[in-house]
Amino acid sequence: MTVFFIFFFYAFQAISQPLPVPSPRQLAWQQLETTAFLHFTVNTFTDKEWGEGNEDPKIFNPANFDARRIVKTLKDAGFKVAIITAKHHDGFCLWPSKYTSHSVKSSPWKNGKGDVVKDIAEACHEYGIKFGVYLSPWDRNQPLYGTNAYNTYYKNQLRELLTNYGEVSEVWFDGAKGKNAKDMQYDFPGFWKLVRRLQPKAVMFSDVGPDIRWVGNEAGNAGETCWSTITTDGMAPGNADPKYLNTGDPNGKLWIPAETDVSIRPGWFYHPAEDDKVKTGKQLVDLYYNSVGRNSLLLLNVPPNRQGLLSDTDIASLKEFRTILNETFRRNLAAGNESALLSDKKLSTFLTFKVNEPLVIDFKKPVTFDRAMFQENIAAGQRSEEALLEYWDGKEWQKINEFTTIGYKRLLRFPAVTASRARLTFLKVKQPVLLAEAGFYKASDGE
Ligand code: FUL
Repeated sequence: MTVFFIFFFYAFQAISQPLPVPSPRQLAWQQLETTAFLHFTVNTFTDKEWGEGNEDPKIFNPANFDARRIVKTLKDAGFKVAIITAKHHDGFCLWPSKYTSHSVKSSPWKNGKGDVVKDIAEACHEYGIKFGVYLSPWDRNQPLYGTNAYNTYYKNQLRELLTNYGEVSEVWFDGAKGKNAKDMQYDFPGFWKLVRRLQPKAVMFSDVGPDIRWVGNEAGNAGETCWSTITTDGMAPGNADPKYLNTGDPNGKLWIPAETDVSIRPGWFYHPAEDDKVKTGKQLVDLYYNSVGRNSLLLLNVPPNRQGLLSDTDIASLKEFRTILNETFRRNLAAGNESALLSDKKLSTFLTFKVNEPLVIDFKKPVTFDRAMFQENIAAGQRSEEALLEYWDGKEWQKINEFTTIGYKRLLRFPAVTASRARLTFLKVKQPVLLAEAGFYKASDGE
């Protein structure tokens, strides 16, 4: 009797256990899909990836720096945010911080009167895209680094960035630190409190949150299975297992979705020798499928060059990228033939599906498609664990794809099929799936 009772108690708990859900700021962030990183500092001029901290500020002189041109290019290519490396590991500040002279104010650029952060922020506000800041905790220039006074220095700089440049939508706390770097106990709780107080709408990235986590690699691949939930007990930026971050955890206690940061070039900073190694538009489209299409978000780095502009090859790739995506997703072949709720482009309207109660889409006539897109109403948590997509060949159902998580978005690519019906069946769910969108597309050129 007691055994039965215990069994039912736990069975009931498993069903009724509330799932972690996104905060409004996380929900808004997830829907941005494509966001941009701008890596720019003294490294751009020294040809390094990690500056030493002893660079002469006089080398920073991007004679033709044009924030409006940079931001307009990003906006035209569909990017919704630009995050600037206000300070990278070398400690050089792209804004005239009151707390150090190791900054643009000691450079010849605009006779020391320039402010890269201000120019980028203003251009973002002007063109209607969001603005974010990266402020490296690891600082190889600042003598206070390694002492608690550095935490105050860092917070002072954070305060400057969060109060002088209008709305900040994302703050990036990089966990990277060189092997021989001094020991430093960062006051992350203090940093996070400051951001919440000064920019309550901003999401914060570090390897393990609090709002957004790292995807576990810099190659641009979210896990084939990608949960927005993890449990961070005992984890800190810099020590989390990349594999765990890559796939997330179906039983994770916290909603901390993955952000996929990757560069359009081999390095994060501009290097002339990499001018012929820029990813093509098609390669960027692959990154989109492997990030946004796997319940993550693409944070693509496009580094300004020594002139202070984006390079022509990079611009051409961005254009090609957006053109391919626009053409592929222009027409949802299921629109009008399935519940209107599934093609209204709203996450908040959905149909509910239990295990083995499939969604059948009747296209009414044969259509050819090679892409499918599904979205869950993640405001109520992430639920699909296993699903099967099939098409009707006139006699029986044929498998197109079996996949796991959906979350915010799942994109599937497969050889083209021509069919008048498709069927989506959930095989395993955490709770009934609230399916918000279902789309079927034909990619124009197979990309
Ligand atoms: C890493 C850094 O070390 C790289 O230089 C770059 O900023 C990348 C986005 O994060 O941890």
